[in-house]
Amino acid sequence: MKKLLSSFLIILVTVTLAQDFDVQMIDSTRAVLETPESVNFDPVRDYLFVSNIGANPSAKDGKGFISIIDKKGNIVEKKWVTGLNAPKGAGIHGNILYVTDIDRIVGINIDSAKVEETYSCSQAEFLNDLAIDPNGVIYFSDSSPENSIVYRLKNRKIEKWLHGEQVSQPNGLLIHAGFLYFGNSGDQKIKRANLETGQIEMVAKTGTGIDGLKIDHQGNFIISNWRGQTTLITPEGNQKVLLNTTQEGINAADLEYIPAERLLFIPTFHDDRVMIYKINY
Ligand SMILES: [Ca+2]
Ligand SMILES: [Ca+2]
Repeated sequence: MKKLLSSFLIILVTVTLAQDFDVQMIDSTRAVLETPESVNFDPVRDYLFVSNIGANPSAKDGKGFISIIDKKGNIVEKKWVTGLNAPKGAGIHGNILYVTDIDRIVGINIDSAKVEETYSCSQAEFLNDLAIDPNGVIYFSDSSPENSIVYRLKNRKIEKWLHGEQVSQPNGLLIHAGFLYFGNSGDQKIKRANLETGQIEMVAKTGTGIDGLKIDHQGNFIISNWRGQTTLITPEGNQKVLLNTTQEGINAADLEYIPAERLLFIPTFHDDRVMIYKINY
């Protein structure tokens, strides 16, 4: 019976994750970054922006900065933009890189490397990830348990967009096909909100925190849990752990994924690097 049961389980696993996902380490930056929290690919310039917290994730100490790296892990410019507090999630619209910075959104002109726009969000406690829809509306999460809000910045005005019991320490954000997907680290679920109506629905249970939230060419989610685990979740909700460096004390913060090249960029937070992997499937 036991044997029968285990062969049944093997078949079940084979059916639900028919595809094999093999992860290969490609390279990494040198460990000279300073608490990197988020990596964001710029397809126009073909390089990546890395948000460096600098020191304390919630201190307004001016020690945060943005680095530019290339896809091979070379640091092109370590201190491209300095004087930020604790920059985290970011997104690009036009030639502006928008970054969360504790209780404000900063818009950096990518051509001049100058901060051109600042939006104060004084009630925010811990702004975290950011995503921009095709119309240029900016969404950003406040992960503090007291707030648990997804804000929206539209026509230069900030409003509380998603809050209430469905929104629980939101962190990772992703815009895809008319929806804002958000990762709740509180209830450990990926949910999505219709961009038109704001109506929220459950997408997948993760059983873990959700710092980075990306989608691949097949509709699989790729999430990181900050502690060190990176997981692929199929549209049916099945999970495959791609990487786990938790035991080594290497974090996996807000990752980037380039679907065309299947490249994964993981900022390692306290480990001060960005690791680069390729997913073969
Ligand atoms: Ca992000
Ligand atoms: Ca984050």
